[in-house]
Amino acid sequence: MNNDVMWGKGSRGFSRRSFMVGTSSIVGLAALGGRAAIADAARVPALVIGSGYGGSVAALRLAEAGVDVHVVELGMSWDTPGPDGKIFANTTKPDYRSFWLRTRTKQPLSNFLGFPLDKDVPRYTGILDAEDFAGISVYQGRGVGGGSLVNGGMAVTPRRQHFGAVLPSVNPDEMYDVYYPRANAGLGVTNVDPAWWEGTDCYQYARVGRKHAQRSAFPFVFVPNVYDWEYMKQEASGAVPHSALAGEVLYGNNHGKKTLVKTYLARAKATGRVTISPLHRVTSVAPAGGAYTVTMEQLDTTGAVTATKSVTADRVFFAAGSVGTSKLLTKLKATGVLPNLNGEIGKGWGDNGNVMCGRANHLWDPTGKLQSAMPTAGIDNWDAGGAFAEVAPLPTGIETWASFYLSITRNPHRAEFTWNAGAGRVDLSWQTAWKQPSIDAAKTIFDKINAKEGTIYRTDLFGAYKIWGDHLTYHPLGGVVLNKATDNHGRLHGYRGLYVMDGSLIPGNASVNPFVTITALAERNIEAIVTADL
Ligand code: FAE
Repeated sequence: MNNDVMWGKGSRGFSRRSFMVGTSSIVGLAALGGRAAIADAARVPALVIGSGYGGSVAALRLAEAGVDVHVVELGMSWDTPGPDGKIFANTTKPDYRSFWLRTRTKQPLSNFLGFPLDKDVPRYTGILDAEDFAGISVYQGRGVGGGSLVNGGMAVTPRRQHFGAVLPSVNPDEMYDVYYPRANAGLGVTNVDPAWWEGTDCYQYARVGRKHAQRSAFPFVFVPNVYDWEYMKQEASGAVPHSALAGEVLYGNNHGKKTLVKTYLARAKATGRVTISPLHRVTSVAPAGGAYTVTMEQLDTTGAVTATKSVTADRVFFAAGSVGTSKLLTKLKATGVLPNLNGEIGKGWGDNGNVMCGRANHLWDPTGKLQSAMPTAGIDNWDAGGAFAEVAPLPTGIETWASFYLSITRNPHRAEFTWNAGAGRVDLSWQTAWKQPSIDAAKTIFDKINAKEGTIYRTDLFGAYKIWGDHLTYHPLGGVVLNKATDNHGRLHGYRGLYVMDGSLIPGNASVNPFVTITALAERNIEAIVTADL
């Protein structure tokens, strides 16, 4: 993999002199258009930590405003095929590329028909991190493009009447008139062709989901996605290699998904002002005479640290995701590096109420052996029962007679990140039992459907005789909540020039899948910051 990519050239605003000191060989490479990670002792006007949704929006809009931006990304740049000729591994066959620094896979669905699914893999800086805290495993994308590399592409704008609970300090008019449309356009969000959806084998599972929802009188809604539907139609007709139709999602998608690499980051690259250092982990941001010293470790693909670097940045944008940003800021406040951060740092974290379950259908009600990995639909029982259930695929390649759902629920519990000085790590106070309100909310949908259909829950997907996937979240939110730990546009209290741009700003629940809201909020905040601060 190419993990010393330098995107962009001619760095206006970059202190050329400080960059060249001690880095002449690297400057030579960069000047030739070659490959070089950020140099030790470099100085940059704007440094963005993380290349997911918040980081990509910040990088693009800063660059468009004429600011040179350096993005530091923990994961790899996923741009080079592996030995099988593909960049990403398939969901059904995880390999070394699939997990972040694990020697055994930790698949969200751990079991099937009584058999455990996990297997040993070589330790590698793979694409999906299952980050374990005491009470929950938080799944996150690792690599240039962040969560967009691994997610299901479901691009959902919350219903407007719910927005006040999602982001209480933000004016809904500006979001629904300006920033949600801007985010949807920037992400390339579109709807599946309903006529094609009705007839294609690969959405039989979703049509079965609709039938069961409607027979129990639940609202069934189509959900937009960032997948290229024309490509999927060609997959279905056999004209192009299968991608969503080959189960490519959790460990990356080789063709049709419009990840951030194809959207925001491609536009950022085209400005010529954005460079990215993959396989670099930011460990500290410390005040340095009106600017900030950013310390980072460069990793190899085994996760070993190969270099430690310190660079100076005039402005730092934290976009390491809800967990990454919260952990960094919690540590920096507790260890006295950024003591003026306020007492809200680390607070207000939620799991977006995620809980999974499967239902066993009758033998005359097959869901199909060909299932598109990109979900298109959901059951909306938010108002009556506090649950929005995504009708999710089980792309196993065989008929399972199972309907599978990821529910987003109204769960009131909020956890806190704290610094554990003895262990030298950040802990999260989430407790497994806090998933009960989510299970109760999901049951408002599935108990009723099971009663109506005469069906039962699957008990084989998350362990022996375990109905609920209540050990995980795909949607970490909060920890550095907007208008509490920051001002109402993501400026951290206590320090000029430090900003937060990612899902950590959203206080724990988005009522739907979160990346459109994260993107729209980042668009709103960076516009205000560019206008007022630069
Ligand atoms: P994120 O995209 O996580 O980006 C943060 C980046 O920072 C990552 O690339 C990290 O590697 C990097 N980073 C972390 N720590 C450091 C550090 N110390 N130094 C340098 N870099 C660092 O954050 N959401 C939807 O709306 N629809 C879906 O269909 C959907 N499906 C999902 C499926 C899965 C399996 C998963 C895991 C998530 C899914 N999500 C979905 C959630 C969505 O991907 C997530 O909310 C966003 O990616 C969060 O965006 P952020 O910008 O906050």
